[in-house]
Amino acid sequence: PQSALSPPAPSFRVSHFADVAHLLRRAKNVVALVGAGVSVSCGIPDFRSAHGLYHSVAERFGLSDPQQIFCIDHFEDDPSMFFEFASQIMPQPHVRPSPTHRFLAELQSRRRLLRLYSQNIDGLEKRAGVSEQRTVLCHGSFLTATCTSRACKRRVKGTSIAPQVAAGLVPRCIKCQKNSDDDSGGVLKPDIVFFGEKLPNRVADCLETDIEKADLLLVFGTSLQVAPVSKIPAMFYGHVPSVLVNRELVAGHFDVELLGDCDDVVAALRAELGWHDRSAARYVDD
Ligand code: CNA
Repeated sequence: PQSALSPPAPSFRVSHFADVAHLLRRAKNVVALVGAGVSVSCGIPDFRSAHGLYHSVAERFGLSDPQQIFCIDHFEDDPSMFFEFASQIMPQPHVRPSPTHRFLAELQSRRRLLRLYSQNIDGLEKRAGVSEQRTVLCHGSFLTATCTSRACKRRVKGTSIAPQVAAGLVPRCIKCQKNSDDDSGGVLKPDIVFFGEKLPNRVADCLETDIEKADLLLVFGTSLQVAPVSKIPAMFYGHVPSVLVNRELVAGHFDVELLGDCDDVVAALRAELGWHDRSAARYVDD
C-alpha cells in the first residue's frame, strides 16, 4: 500500500498503513498516549533525543544525571536550578499545535477518540481542540502552581507566575510573604509532576474505565522510559490492537510499529483514510 500513498512519503521500516487505516475506520474508542515527540515539530525539543533538552541541561548545569532537575528532592533543596531552566519548557502563547495534535483533535471531532493520555506539559493538545474531558495530563501542567509551604498550599493560576518563570526567577507566594517575618514566602511550584511525585488521580480513574471501552491504542512520540506511564501500553495489550508511531523503536510489544516522524505518519494515514477535510482539525484559536 505504500506506493498508493499521496506525498509526503516518508521511509518507514514497517508499512502497515492499510491495516492501521482499517482499524481507525472501524474504531470508536481510540486511546492515544503521547510524549514529547509530538511537539518537536512545533519547535519544542524532547528530552532524550540527540538535540533534546537533557543534553543542554547536562551541559549548562554540569549534571551527570540531567533528570535531577526534575527530582522533587532536588527541587525542595534548591528550586533555583529548575527555574533557571523552566522558561524553556513553559508553554509559549505563540506556539502552534503540530499536525499530530490536530489529528488527535480530528479523531475527537470524528467521534473516534475515547481518551488522550499526554505526558506533555505544553498544553498543545488543548490548543489543537482536544477537550479537557477527553484529555488526561499524566504529568500535570503549567496551568496552575501550588505553594510548597506545608502551612499554606495555596494554588494560583500559572499565568500569575509566568513573568517570573520567563525571567528565570523563583516565584514566591504572596500570601506566605505577608505572614512571614523575613519576607521570603513559600516557593510556587508549577503543578507538573516531578520524579518522586505521584501522578494525578485522574490517570488511574480514567484508565479503570478506558481499558474496558478502548478498541485501539495509538502511541505517538515517546521513549516510554518514564514510569509509571511507560506501563500504560501493556495494560491494553491483548484487549485491543496497539500501534506505535515513533522515530525509533521503544520497549514494548506493539502489533504495528510505524517508524518515522509522527507528522509524516499522520499525513500518510490521513491520505490512506481519505480524510482530506481540513476543517475537521482546526485550531481552537483560529
Ligand atoms: P523523550 O524521552 O524525550 O522521548 C521522545 C521520543 O519521541 C523519542 O523516542 C524520540 O525518538 C521520539 N521523537 C522525537 N521527535 C519525534 C517526531 N517528530 N516524531 C516521532 N517521534 C519523535 O520524551 P517522553 O515524552 O517519552 O518522556 C516523558 C517526559 C518528557 C514527560 O514527562 C514530559 O513532560 C517531558 N517533556 C515534555 C515536553 C513537552 O511538553 N513538549 C518536552 C520535553 C520533555
